[in-house]
Amino acid sequence: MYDYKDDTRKLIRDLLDPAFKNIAIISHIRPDADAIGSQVALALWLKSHGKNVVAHNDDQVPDNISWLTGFFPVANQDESALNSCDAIVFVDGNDPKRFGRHEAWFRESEQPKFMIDHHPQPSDIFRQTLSVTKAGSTAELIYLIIREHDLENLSPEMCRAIYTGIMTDTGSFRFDSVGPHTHEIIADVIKRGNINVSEIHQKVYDNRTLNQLSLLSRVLGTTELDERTQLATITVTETDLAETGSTHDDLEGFIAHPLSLRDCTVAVLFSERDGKVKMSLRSKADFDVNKLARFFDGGGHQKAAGAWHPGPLEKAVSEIKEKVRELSA
Ligand SMILES: [Mn+2]
Repeated sequence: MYDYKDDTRKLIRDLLDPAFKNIAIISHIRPDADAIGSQVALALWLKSHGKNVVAHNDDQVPDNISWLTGFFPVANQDESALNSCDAIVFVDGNDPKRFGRHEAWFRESEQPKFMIDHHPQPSDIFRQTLSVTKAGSTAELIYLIIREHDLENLSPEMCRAIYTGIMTDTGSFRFDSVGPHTHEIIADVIKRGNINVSEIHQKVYDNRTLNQLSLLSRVLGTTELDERTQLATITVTETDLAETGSTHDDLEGFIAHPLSLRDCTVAVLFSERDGKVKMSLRSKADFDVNKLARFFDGGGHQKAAGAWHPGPLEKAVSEIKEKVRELSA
């Protein structure tokens, strides 16, 4: 288990400061279940302490996790709504550039800013942070905050939001970040929230459309494996999306397929998007995809990262192949 107590106590003292009556909680663009789960759980907890809370996200919450916003609404707030807040908390991201169209306002506004996250290399604009790269998810950190202060106030809704964030960010409890502490937290939220786990797994994962499976069958056909570097790639064109009636959101989870190849240690999903190429990078060994992503101005974690290439698609693929050869030489 990592060290978190000092920063957690400082953060609790700050967030519950009576001077902060109105608090905005912001989650990162193209939100995932850890972002929304963390945001919803934290919003409910702060509300239980008498705070007025607004939750902002630039983008729409994906269908398979929109039920979480039934516990606490997450909406695209305009600047005036955020401006009337006394403090701002960023979750599941550590740099204003990850939080969308209000970036400039985030940097310049006078409200104190706080951050709870598990990505490396945080920005220095925050007054206080709980920044733990060893944590498997931000939702896990939200649980630790509540446990440190008043675990008895952890509601069934907070439990569901936390469970969902931890489940998705740990690949259903299989990544390196998972330890006994993860399962202790999970056991506690299942108990306190009286959670039916298969119900949550079904809502989140068994939510595919026929269009999405048509897209998957096409995309799997593009799989290539370089036996020397153990790099596996799959590619998606705008035409693939158009002809199967799919959207970029439908690509969620596709990267797990090349990564499941026996002889693959690095996998990259290339998808054409907005005239550029989006690259999703995953690793299942020591290979550091965060390092790989940084060559292309992207970033993330050692085992999961993202970056953009100006294109075209073939050029993005060949440059990644070359960089992987270099890094594994
Ligand atoms: Mn996360």
